[in-house]
Amino acid sequence: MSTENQTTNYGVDQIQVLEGLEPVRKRPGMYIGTTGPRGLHHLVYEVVDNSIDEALAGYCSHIEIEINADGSVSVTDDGRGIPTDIHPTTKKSALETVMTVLHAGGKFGGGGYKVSGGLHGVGISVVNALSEWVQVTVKRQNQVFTQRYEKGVPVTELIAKPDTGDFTGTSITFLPDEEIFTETTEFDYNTLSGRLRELAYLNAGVKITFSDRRVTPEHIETYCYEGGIREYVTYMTREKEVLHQDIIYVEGEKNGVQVEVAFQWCIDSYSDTILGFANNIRTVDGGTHLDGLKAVLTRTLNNIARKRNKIKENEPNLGGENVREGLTAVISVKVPDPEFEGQTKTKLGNSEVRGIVDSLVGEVLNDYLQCNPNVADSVIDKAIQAFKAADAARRARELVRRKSVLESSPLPGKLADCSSRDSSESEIFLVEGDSAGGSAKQGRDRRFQAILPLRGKILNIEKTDDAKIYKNNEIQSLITALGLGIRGDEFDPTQLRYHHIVIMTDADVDGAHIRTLLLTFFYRYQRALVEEGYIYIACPPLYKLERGKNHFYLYSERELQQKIAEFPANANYNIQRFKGLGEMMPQQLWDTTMNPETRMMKRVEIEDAAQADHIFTVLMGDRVAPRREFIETHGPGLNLTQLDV
Ligand code: 0RA
Repeated sequence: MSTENQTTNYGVDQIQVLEGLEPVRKRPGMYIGTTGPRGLHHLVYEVVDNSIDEALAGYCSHIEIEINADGSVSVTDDGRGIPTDIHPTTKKSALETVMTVLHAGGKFGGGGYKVSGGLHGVGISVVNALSEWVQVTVKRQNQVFTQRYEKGVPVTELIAKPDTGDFTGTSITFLPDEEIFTETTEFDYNTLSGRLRELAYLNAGVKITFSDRRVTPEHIETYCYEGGIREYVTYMTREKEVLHQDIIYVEGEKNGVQVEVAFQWCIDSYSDTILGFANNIRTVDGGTHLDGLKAVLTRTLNNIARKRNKIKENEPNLGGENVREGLTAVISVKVPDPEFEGQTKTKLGNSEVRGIVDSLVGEVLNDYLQCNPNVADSVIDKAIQAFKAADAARRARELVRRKSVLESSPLPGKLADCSSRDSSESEIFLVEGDSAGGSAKQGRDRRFQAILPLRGKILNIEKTDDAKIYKNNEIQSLITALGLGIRGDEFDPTQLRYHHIVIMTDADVDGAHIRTLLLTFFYRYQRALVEEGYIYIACPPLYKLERGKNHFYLYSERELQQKIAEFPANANYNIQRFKGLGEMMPQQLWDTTMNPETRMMKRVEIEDAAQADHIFTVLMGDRVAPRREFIETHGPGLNLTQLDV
C-alpha cells in the first residue's frame, strides 16, 4: 500500500513536470526556432545568456564554456549561484523551478530587467526539456548543491554538501537529446566561438573562456575586451586604412533605454558594415536603432558640410548611403521591453528607440566634429566623392539599360537559359570557364536549370568603384541574367529570375578564388541576395571510388579514407580524383552535383558579417601582407568555411 502510494505520488510529480515541459519536446521549433544546427547552438546561447545577465547585474566576471569530450557542454560562472531555497507552496527549490517551469527564470531576476535572451527568451527549462540529461552544480552559502535531470525530469533530489564557501557560482552541463536534434548534435567550434567573442565585445570587461575538449590538444581561447564595442570596431577595421584615428564613441541612457555606439570611417572601402544589436541579440534585419543612427549621421554631416561650405546653397544634400560609405559601426541598445519583428524576429520594433538614438548620438557627433574639423573634412570629402561616383554609376547603369532595350535579346549570349519562367523553381549555375560550362549544359535539366559560364578572374572588387564594376562584361552578364537592378536601387525579389543562384567552381585554388570573387560581389553589391538565402555553393565530389560493380562519390579526403576503411583489408579498388568539373561526364555532374534529388549543396549564410567582411578585405584588398599571412594560415585551398557556407 505504502509502496503504491509512493509510486503514485512520484508519478503525479513526474506528470506535472512532464506536462510543464511536454509542449517543448512536442514542438521544439516553437521555442528554439529549429531543431537543425542553429537550434542546437541556441541551447548554449540560452544557458550563457543567464550568466551574462548575472554579469550585467554586477555579480559575475568570468564565464567558462566547455565542449566536453562526450559532446556535452558545460557553462560555468562565478556569480551568486542560482537560489536553492525551497518555495513554501510548490515545495520545490527555486533551482528546480527554474529548470522545470517554462519562463520561470524571470521571477528570480531580482530588480532590473533581463537583458539577454530577448529573441526566444525561453529560459533554461527549454534546454532541460531538450537534453538527454542535465547536471547542475550551484555553490552558495557554504554549500555545494547538485541535481540531475533527464529529458526535463529531475532524477535526483537536490543534494547539498558542505563547501569551503571560497567560491560561489553556477555550473550547468547538458547533452542535447538525439531524439530531438535528429540532424546533428555536434557543436561547431567556429559557430560558438564567433558568438562568444561577440558577447565579450558587447559586454565590456566580462571574461569568457571557451574550450573544446573533443580534440587533442584541447583548444582554449579567452575573450575579454575592456573597450567593449570600441574594440569590436578596431577589430573589424584592423586590415583597413582608417580615415581618422579615434573611434567615435557614444554611451548614454534615456527613459530606461541604454545606447552604445562606436564607429569609424575607412578610406579604401566602398561599402558600409553596420552591426546592430538589441539586448545582445544581433538584429540582422535592422530596426529603429539603426534607423535612428542612419538618420542622425546623414543630418549631422549635411549640417556640418553646409556650415563648412563644402556643399553650396544651391546643391543637393548628400544621401545617407554616401555618408555611410566606408563606415564601420556597432550599435548596441538595451531596451526594457523589446519588440522583435519580422519572420525571424531579428528587427527591433520599439519606435521610441529611434529618437533616443538620434538625440544621444547627434549631440556627441556634433561636438566631436566641431572639435575635430580635420576629421569632419575628410569624412565629408569622402561622402562627396561617393556622391559623385554614385552619379557616374547611375549613368553607367542607364547605359546598360539602354543597351539592353536596344538589343533584341536583353539576356547575355552566353547564358543557356532554362525554359521555366517560374523563378521559385528556377536555378542558375555560375560556372567557371567554357569547358565546365559545356559539361554543365549537357548534364542539366534544361526545364528549370540555366547555365552561365563566366570567364577568368572576373574582377577585383575591393579595389574598384561602382562605375567600373558595372562596365565589366562579366558583371553585366551576371546582373542581366539574374534580372537585377544595381546597388542603390531597392532590391526587388520579384525581378530575380532564379531563386537558386549556385556557384559551381572547381575544387582547386582558381576555383576558390573565383568563388571568393563572386561572393565578394554578392556580399558588397547584392547583399540582400545573401541575406535572403538565394546564394548556394555546389559541392562536386572530389573522388570516385570503384570496387567491383559498386562505385561511390566522396566529397573529402576524410570521407574517402572512411569508405576505404569499410572495405576488407585485401579488397581491390580504384580511386579517381576529379581535378575539375570539366573532367566529369555530364551524367556524372548531373548525378553528383546538379540533380536536386541526390546533390549536396550549401546555402551561403552571413552569420557573422564582421568575419565575412574581414575575409573579403584580406583576400581582395590592396594590402598584400595580411593577405599573404591569411593564405599561409588557412592554406591556399581556402574553402570559405569561415563564412559558414
Ligand atoms: C537570481 C537571483 C540570484 C542569482 C541568480 C538569479 C542567478 C541565475 C543564474 C543562471 C546562471 N547563472 C546564474 N547566476 C545567478 C541570487 C540571489 C541572491 O543570492 O541573493
